[in-house]
Amino acid sequence: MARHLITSALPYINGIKHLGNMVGSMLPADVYSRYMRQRGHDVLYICATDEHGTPAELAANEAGLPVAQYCAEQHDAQKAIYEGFGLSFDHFGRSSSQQNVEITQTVARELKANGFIEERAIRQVYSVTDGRFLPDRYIEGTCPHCGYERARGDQCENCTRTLDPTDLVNPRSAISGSTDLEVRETKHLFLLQSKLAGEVENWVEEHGKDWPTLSYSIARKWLNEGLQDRAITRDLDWGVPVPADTWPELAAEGKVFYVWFDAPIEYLGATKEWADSAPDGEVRDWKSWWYDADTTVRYTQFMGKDNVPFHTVMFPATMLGTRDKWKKVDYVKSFNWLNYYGGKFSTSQKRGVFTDAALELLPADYWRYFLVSNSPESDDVSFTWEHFAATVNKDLADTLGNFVNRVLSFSRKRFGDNVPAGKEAGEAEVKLGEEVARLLAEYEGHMDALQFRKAAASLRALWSAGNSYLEEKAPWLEIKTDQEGAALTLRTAMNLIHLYSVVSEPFIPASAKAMRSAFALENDTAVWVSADEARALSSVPAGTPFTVPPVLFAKITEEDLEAYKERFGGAE
Ligand code: B3M
Ligand code: ZN
Repeated sequence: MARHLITSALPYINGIKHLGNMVGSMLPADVYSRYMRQRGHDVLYICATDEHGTPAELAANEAGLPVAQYCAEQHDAQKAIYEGFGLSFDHFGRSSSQQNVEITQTVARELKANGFIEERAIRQVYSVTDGRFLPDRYIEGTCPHCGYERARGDQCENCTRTLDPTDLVNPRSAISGSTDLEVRETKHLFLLQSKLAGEVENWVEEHGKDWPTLSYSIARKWLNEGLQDRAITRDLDWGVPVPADTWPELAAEGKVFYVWFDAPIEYLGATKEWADSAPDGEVRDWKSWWYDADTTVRYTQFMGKDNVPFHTVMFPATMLGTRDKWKKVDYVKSFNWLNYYGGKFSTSQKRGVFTDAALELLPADYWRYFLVSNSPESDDVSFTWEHFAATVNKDLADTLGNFVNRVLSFSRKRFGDNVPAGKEAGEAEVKLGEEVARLLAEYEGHMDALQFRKAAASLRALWSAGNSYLEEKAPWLEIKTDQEGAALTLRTAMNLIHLYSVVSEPFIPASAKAMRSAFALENDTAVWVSADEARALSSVPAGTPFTVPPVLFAKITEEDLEAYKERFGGAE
């Protein structure tokens, strides 16, 4: 049993996230974590809120709250929503935790000791009105490339180009709107990425070849452009403080580390938070997942494509520069964008379906299944209500939900509350068993390869195999001439339902549990199905008491569809 460390990109603290944020990180990471646990692996799934940097401060200002209070409230709000989506983190931490402060400061000291951090004087934009240096994101202006008027000093959200504040046309303070800006000299710490470029390139070439093309190609692009030394401190009130024992002057000026320096280190920080919050009697060794773990732990990361450069270049450079035995990622699963009717989901522009609204509308499984089975793996995907409704109605309601309901209802009506016995398995059952075993192996292959769209297609094919068997045997007709034969058909179909309940759990955990709990089986667990069990379809023996769960999936009606488009905007 291997140990699998899984992390998903940390959602920024500011604001409830939209579905697009989840579809490329936390959700597929959860599907994979659940699957690997069910396959019997030792899995640690870690995530956290990314609480530092300008997004937090700007949002707290807007909310009129102290930033620490704002972050605490937002963390709890996001955590509750992700629980609602059934995201089974082993720990959902906070990058503002003391654990992350300590580890980030330790890493920074190691980098300095090895000559990979140095102080440099730079010229930075100072706002006379605000009485402070402005980090890049605190400067707003017109993008020189696309003319977007709310571009920020580090990146233009509209054309996604990275910028320097001095590129902006008509720059102004994003805090006060003041244009009374000066360029003054100040000192910052620089991570000497240029000195680590060769080692990072070797590491990417050694590991990146088996990543998805999207991940490797983005890493290559950044390496080809050459690694620049990068400022890793900021003039902010909120962040991991530069340790006074190592940089007294900068600490005295209140400098904090750049959010992207401490955020990936929070993967370690949150693992230590997980260990520090162990229940009495349980010992959790956080370092065994991260330190000297290259041969004992496989580490898989999940993220949207814009986060790939930080995860495949800057974070590995940081870890390499410590000359310590910190674990680096083995596999980087990245995703393209989920768009909304072709336009970008946008938290800041409130465009698209947000995670809180989604849960108010429909159960998590509807969203989980649709989003992962239409995952933007090889290209951007555009969310439309029409496609969502069609998928829910066809795959979930008709193919799976209807199969479960009519098999259990018909059997209860004709044979009572226990799984009927009937004949021994015949040719049709042997053929079905072979097909189910084949499709299960295909499903496992796609899941092992983290190919979620293909895995969903195999899962759907498993559900369809049950319907084809039912149509072929037609127990509602069979029962008129062959009671024992009809009983066999229903018992086989019930075993399929139990198999579905196990293998569907990674995608639709709540519905899977509802299916599995229909059968009163002794110490029944969601442990994975073996090929032999798939072939035999006899895990649920005759005589097992069963109940008929409520209909698993309600169809989305035309009225629903119109109402959703009205509320969230359709193809305008
Ligand atoms: N907070 C997510 C984003 O760029 C960013 C990920 C950090 S993972 C260490 O939206
Ligand atoms: Zn632009």
